[in-house]
Order: sequence, then structure tokens, then C-alpha cells
Amino acid sequence: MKIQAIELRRIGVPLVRPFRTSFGTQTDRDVLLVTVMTDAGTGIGECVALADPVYSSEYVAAAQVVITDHLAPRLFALDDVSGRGVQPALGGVIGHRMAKAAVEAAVLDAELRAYGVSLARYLGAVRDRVECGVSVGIAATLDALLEEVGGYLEQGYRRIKLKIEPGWDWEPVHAVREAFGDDLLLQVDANTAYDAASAPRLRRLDEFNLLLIEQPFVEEDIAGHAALAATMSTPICLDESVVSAAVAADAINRGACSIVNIKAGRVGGYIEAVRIHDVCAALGAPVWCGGMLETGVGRAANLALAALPNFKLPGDTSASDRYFAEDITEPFVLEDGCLPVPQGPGIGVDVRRDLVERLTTGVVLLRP
Ligand code: NPG
Repeated sequence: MKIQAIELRRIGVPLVRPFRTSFGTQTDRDVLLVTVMTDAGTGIGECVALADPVYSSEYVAAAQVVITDHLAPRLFALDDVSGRGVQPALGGVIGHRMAKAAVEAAVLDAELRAYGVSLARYLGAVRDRVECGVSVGIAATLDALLEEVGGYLEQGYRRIKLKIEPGWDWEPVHAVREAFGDDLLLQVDANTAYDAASAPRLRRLDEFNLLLIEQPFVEEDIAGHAALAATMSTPICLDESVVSAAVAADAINRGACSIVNIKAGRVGGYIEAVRIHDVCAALGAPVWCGGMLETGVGRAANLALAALPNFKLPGDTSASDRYFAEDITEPFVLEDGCLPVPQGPGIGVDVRRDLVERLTTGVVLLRP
């Protein structure tokens, strides 16, 4: 396959409600859509970088520059490119995994559409629907939190993840357990907001029988997570720390985590995400699929990934209406707490061109 052009399109999509985490509040998504045009057809990928470098060092404007100046020229130089060849071809560029993942996803989509094969089948999916959880932001009050959680449970979500930070941890978890009972699948996500000094506070969460606590400490602190894990009964799950299969294996072997959140964007693409899935399976660590408030384009690909066998816990793959009034693909609708895994060629969904045009804030066409 030869790449003839790459379109970089920015769209602005309002969220149905503000999403507050320990690192800030998201009110809308500034999404970079990457479309590759090849001699075999086109493919699309979504870049998960946020507008600001608050989740990781990457941010959407920088991803656009990196693709324009460093990734696209390397791909244009290839006479024959495949999805599996993208990561090796971009190896000379350090980091920028979210930018690389978006390009890889677009190339994979083009390749698989040309073959008539679904991404799910290509990655090794073993199920046609996946169990869904929902991630609940930090609320203004405990009452507001309980109302939001109750609404999601009524819709059928199978597990709840609460965002926590110092000052919003024991109380909200206690309130949700009291209101909804001990059988609710419940977990928490700190997004690196704690340090070793706050370990006693985190240990108090052991009384709630949580599925896991996600990323309490900064991403580089593998040793700190190992020390914490040794003193808590709640399993530690890593997100931000795990940027590759090698880091996943190292973190598990050092006892820093026993569960891994996989986000293809964070790790440089779906091929590396499958490697992480495989190494975690080999080491006996279950995984689940994280989310970055993706539109239907990224969500479709995440559902394909989440259908692999070692995705043993419900993920943050929620329905379209949890995020957007109007999704840019056909909406993903919750059915009995699950979403269907798209079965069509490539990512298996198409974008609504009229809506994407309306939401567009900028578009650039790159050529060799
Ligand atoms: O449902 O896609 C989703 C969001 C899940 O909580 C979620 N993501 O750190 O994992 C995270 C978090 C997040 C991502 C928060 C992006 C804010 C922006």
C-alpha cells in the first residue's frame, strides 16, 4: 500500500457534562482525526491527545505538528506500508505515542478495509460484545455523585469507576458503597494525584473491597507503586506508567501492579496494545480497556481491542450518549450493559460527513 496523502482534521465536540479529574475539567473534546489516502483506499484514526498536556506530555496541537513534520514524511518515503509496519517505520521518532497511534490506526483501517477484514478479527477478538463500565468524574457534592452513579446503574453499566484525589476519596467511595451495596463492581482512579506520604489514606480504601485502585502515584514511580501494593489488599492497576509491553512486564514482575489498563493511544498503537495484552496474559495479570473520551471512531477500535480474551474486567468503553449529544459515527448504544464489537471491515463504522464538516475547526492536507 502506498500513502498518497494524509488529512489532518480538527473537530470540536461538546461533552454532555463536564468531566472533572484530579488534573482538570474537560468540557469539550478537541479531536484530531487522521485520514490516510492510499492506492488501496482510505482509513481513519483518532488521536486521543487532550487539548492540554495534563494527562501526559502530549497534547493535540503538538501531535498535529509531530505528524506533519516527523511522522508523515517517514510514511510518504515508504513504497509499501502496512499497519504492522508503521511502528517500526516511526521508530526514529522518540515518544509521541498518541500521535503515532493515530497514524497507525488510520493505516490499519485502510489496509483492513481493502482486505475486507474487521479490526476485531485482525487483533484476535474472541467475543462479539463487551461489558461496559463508566468513569464518573469528581462531583460538586456527594448527593450529585450519587445521583450520577444511580443514573448510570439504571442505564445498565456493569461497573463504576470513581475519580479520586486527596480530599475526595474515602467519603465518595463510602457513600457509593452505602447507597448501592457491596455487590456493585467498583474501582477508583487517582490519575497520579497521591504520593508516598498519603499511603495511609489510600490504605483506608481497603475496607471497601474495590476491584482496583488505578495509578495513585506519578507515572515514573514503579518502585513506589510496588511498595504500596505490598501493604494494600486492593489490587494496584497502572495506566499512565505503562507506555509499552516492556514496561508492563517490568511493572508486573516488580509487584507494582497486578492489573493493567490498556489504552492504544498511550502505548503507541493497537499493535503494541495487543503485545501488552499478551504479556499480561502470560504473567497472569488481567487487563481492561481504558478510554480518553473518544468519539465513535476511536471507540469502535477500542471495542475491537476489548474483545480479546485477557480483557477480563469491564472497561471505560461507555456508550456514545455518556459523552456526546451527537457522535460522529452511528451511535454506540448500551444493550444489557454491553456494547457490540463492530464486525465490518476495518474499524467497522463510518463517519457522518455532514456532522464532521459542521464540527471542523481546521483541516490540512499533507502530500509527499
Ligand atoms: O470514558 O473515555 C472515557 C474516559 C475514561 O476516566 C477516563 N479516562 O485518565 O483514564 C483517564 C481518564 C481521562 C481521560 C480523563 C481523558 C480525562 C481525559
